This record gives sequence, C-alpha cells and structure tokens, in this order.
Amino acid sequence: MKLPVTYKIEDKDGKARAGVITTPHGEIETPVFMPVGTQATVKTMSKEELLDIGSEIILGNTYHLYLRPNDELIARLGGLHKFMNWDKPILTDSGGFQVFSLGSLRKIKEEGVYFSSHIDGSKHFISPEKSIQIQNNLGSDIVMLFDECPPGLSTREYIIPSIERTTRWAKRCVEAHQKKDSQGLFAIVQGGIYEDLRQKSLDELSQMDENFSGYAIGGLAVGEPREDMYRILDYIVEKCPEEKPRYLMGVGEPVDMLNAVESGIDMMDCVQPTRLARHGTVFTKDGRLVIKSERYKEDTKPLDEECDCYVCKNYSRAYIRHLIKVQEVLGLRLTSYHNLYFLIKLMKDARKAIKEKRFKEFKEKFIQRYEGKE
Ligand code: PRF
Repeated sequence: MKLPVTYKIEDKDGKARAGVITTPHGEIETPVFMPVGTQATVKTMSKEELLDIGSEIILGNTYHLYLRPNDELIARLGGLHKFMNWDKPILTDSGGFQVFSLGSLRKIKEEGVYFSSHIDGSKHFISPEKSIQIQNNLGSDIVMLFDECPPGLSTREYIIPSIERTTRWAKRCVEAHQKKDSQGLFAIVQGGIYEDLRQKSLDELSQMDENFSGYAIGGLAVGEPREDMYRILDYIVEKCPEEKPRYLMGVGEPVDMLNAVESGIDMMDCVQPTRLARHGTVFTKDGRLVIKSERYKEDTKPLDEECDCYVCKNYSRAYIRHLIKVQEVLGLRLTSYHNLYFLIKLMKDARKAIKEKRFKEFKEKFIQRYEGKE
C-alpha cells in the first residue's frame, strides 16, 4: 500500500535532517514550523498573509471544529481546505490533547473520553473512531491518532497503563480510518520523561508501522523541566523510522525548536507565537521583547532590526506599542505576523545550515545571542 504522505531526506548534519514531505496538497520543506489554526483560522492572519510569511502547512483542531461549526457541515461544504480557502497542506490534531486539557470537565474511559464543552457545558463523547471520522470529514492531509497525553510529571505507574490504552486506541484508529489513500495517519509516541517507557510506546506503535506516514512525539512541553524534554528527544527521535517525518507536538520556543531539530525533529507547531503576540510579546534575535513597555514609547526602530518581514520593514516599535496599548486590532495583526514569520524563517535558516553542514554552529550562535550571552 502506498502511503499518501511521504518523506525524502535531502541532507543530514549530525542527527539534524533537511528533507521534503509530499502530501496530497503539495510539498513541505523541513524542518518546518506549522502555524496553528485551531478554529479554521490562524488567528488574525489571512491566507495571503500566511503565504507571504512562507507557511507551507497549517494545523486545524478536531475538538474545536467538531463543536463549532461541526465537521459534517464542513464536509458538506467541500472539506476544510475549501471552507477556509487554504489549498496547501493541513494537519489536524485528534482532539485528545485538547479534551485532556479540560481537566475536571472530562472523564477518560477505555471506550473514549466523555467531556463537557468549554463553550456551553453540553455533554459529548469522543472515541478513537469518532476522532478519525471527524478528521476524515475535515479532509486534512495529515490525521493524528487519538492519544492520551499525561501531565508532564506523571509517575511511571500512571503512564504505563496510559501507554497501553493509547496503543489499543491506535489500533482502533487504524481500523476506523476511511481515507487511507488521501489522508496520512501519524502515530503519537508517549511515555513521559522515562526512556524505557518512550521505547515501549514506540515499539508498540511500530508494530502497525505500515499504516503510519509519520511519527509524532507527544507528551512533552507539558510541565516537565526543559532538560528532561531534551534528554527524551535525544533518546527517542533517532529511534523513529528514518524514512518518515518526525513531529514534535506543541513546541514553539526558538531555543527548544533548534534543540529539537538537532535531535532529528522535522516538524513543530505551537500556539505560542500568536498567543504571545496578542499579549504584546515579540521574538527578536536578542530574545523576547515586551512591546508595551514604557521604554519603547518613542522608539522608531522596527520590532527586530535584522528582520526582513513586512511588519519590520514598515512599522516602528512606538507605533505598534501604541496600537497594543489602546487595544487596536491592527496591533495584534502586526505582532502575530512578525512572530510567525520569525519562527518560520528560523526553520528555513536551520534548513539552510543543515544543507551547508554548519547546523551546530548556527544553533549555538543563535542561542548565545537570543539568551543574551554574546
Ligand atoms: N498529543 C496530541 N496533541 C498534542 C500533544 C500530545 O501529546 C501535545 C503535547 N505537547 C501538544 N499537542 N494529540
């Protein structure tokens, strides 16, 4: 069976990889940062702006789109690509992570997860089958397995049965997947901060490898110390099948992203750049900058003096600070645009450095400056 999503390695530098993912809606050059479009929109960004900043793939969310406007409606209107006027690749997360984040509003059972909507409290149930059915209706290029993501500091005693259930759920997802020719399925490796449990999860999922177009590393950046995340990435990523893309879920901090690439990660996503932007925090080569601060009141420089994005070429810190202070929508648009551009460009630069076999030097130089140690 030929999988609908494939990956080709072009160059390697240490464990870091530069490659190309091919999907039914086109190619993606890796490593890549994927903007999150939870509600069928990357917040504040039009399609033209997304193309302008070089987005090659965006994310959608099963949980949110099932609740509103509903996946069956989106299917009737021709699928998520058509609905949101985006004809490049889309990846949908399975809803598991979002439902687990509801805390006391949900109950995990063998058959699936019962939860109350964060919108109106109405009661719902998502099973592995239901999650796949929703993602089939949305018509994304990449479909994620329905997994359980335990909190970052969960004990081994909690994680072992959780992994085993996630494996049973994976089998049910594979069975339920109706569009094996047009939507690639990605496995999600769990196991917390324990090497042997990561290995257990990967071993169990690998038994179904012929069904998977890629492997994600879930259950990181969920409250565990950074060093634990790096240690686990360094251990498990290289053990995932070499010829398939590897996706680190929910990481969007520049330093973490470069360390993940060094371990062999190809894809990442996070709400962080747009969320920070809406609170007036922007990325610069010299670290984060809080634009609301008094010190930028009369600052005519761009957000980042070395950035060549549309915002940095046209607007000053003083103006953007003013817009954010008076809560004008344009302020949120400009900071969101810049932050997304920054992360997408960072991955494009990383790709170039890998191809030129100077990734380690590139990474160290970036981090030194970003963390102010230069
Ligand atoms: N599982 C799923 N989505 C996710 C995660 C996960 O573990 C994470 C963890 N960082 C983010 N998004 N399905």
